[in-house]
Amino acid sequence: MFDKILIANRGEIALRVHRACREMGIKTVAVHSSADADAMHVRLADESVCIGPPSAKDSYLNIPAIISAAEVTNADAIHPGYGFLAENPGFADIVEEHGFVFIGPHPNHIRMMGDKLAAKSAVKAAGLPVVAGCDQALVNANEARRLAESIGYPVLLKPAAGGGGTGMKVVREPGAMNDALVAARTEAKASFGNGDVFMEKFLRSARHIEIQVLADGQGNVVHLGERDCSLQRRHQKLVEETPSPAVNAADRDALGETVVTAVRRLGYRGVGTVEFLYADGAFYFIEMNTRLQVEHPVTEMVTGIDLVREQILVAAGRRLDLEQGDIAFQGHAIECRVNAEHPVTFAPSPGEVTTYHAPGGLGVRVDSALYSGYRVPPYYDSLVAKVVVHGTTRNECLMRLRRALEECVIDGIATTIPLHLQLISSNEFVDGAYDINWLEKFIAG
Ligand code: MV4
Repeated sequence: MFDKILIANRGEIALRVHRACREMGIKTVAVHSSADADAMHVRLADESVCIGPPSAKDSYLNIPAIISAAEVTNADAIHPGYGFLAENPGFADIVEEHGFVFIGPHPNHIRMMGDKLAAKSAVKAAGLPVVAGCDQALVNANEARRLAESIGYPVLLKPAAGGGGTGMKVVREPGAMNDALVAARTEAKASFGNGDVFMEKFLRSARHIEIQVLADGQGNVVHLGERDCSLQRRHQKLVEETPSPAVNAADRDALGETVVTAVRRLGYRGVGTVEFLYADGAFYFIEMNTRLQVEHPVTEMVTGIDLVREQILVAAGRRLDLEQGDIAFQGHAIECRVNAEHPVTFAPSPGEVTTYHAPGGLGVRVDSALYSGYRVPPYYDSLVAKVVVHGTTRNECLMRLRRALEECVIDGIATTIPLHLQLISSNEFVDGAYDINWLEKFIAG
């Protein structure tokens, strides 16, 4: 087992990884920018190294500085958290070339899943259902119109190197194809450095359902159920829950089994999330994330499994000692992402947190790096806390969530807590009757 892990991240996820390491008897190294010298992740770690100035590109994305930090502290492995370098296959390669273990999948699996066309072909061959469309980049508008005619309008143009929703274009009729294709290619080239675009049938109404998997790369794969992440604004998730109010037990088991088989066929190792759109009773693969995700705690709450611990164990070459039959799903869990943003305008709200008081009590978990007197820097993601609740039923979970959000004190900055309180009181949320388009309408209304 590793003696020391360098955590190449900041904020709540750096704490989350540190906590798993501590419980496993593994020492931790924090890295930080000059703006984060007083951050909680730096205080908790056994050692810390400043890796650069505030700008993420010069610090948390500064590969040579991170490798040097691992070398001078004699770390065995590097955990990337989520965001920053977590899905950068070049980083994973460099980590391994320098003799450290990258706590994540094989770099080639990160690379494959980062290429949306390669990912789609691979998972389709491995048995996952995909959305009707092409599995090659589009060549020209004529070909695109022929394909759209055969799958039926509306269709969606997606960047092959994309993900996260940037640069997608809905095309509703043949006359709009040429301009949409030119625009999609230009945006894809500008955003991702690769102008390749592919086409799918556009699903007008769907839910975002994702399956958590855990694999040891030795043929042992389990799934840990689904998360419903349909509540998104501009491709940023606000609330996640498990189980999904829209998926029945038979469909969950069937999808889980299909995903486990596919992940085993791919030879995948580590934690992973397979994302689907769920429309009219059918699941369609959209992407696979090759990292630990922000919303992993809801899965931990209902399964009791420490995903970071498992991730570290399989990265160290341990055989997975869980079987599917060992995994039981108990009750319901919901996560609210609390951002340092104005709850109406979503304008960022960095600054000093004068008072911080986290909610507690039965079934409440708060993952946060805040403390009273902490200054939220303006340079990074605005997530400041994840309020996660567990209950025996969804209804109990909802009552507990309201109670926990009301108990939470984050003075000095604006947060999205008031929006969460409004959201969880809406009829649609209470009834679980929402899709991926609902939240934006709710906010606008
Ligand atoms: C889609 C879609 C409808 N039809 N694909 C957005 C992010 C990227 N990961 C995939 N996305 C979508 N792909 C087809 N064929 C609608 C979306 C989408 C979406 C998906 C999940 C959660 C929120 C979303 C919000 C807008 C659009």
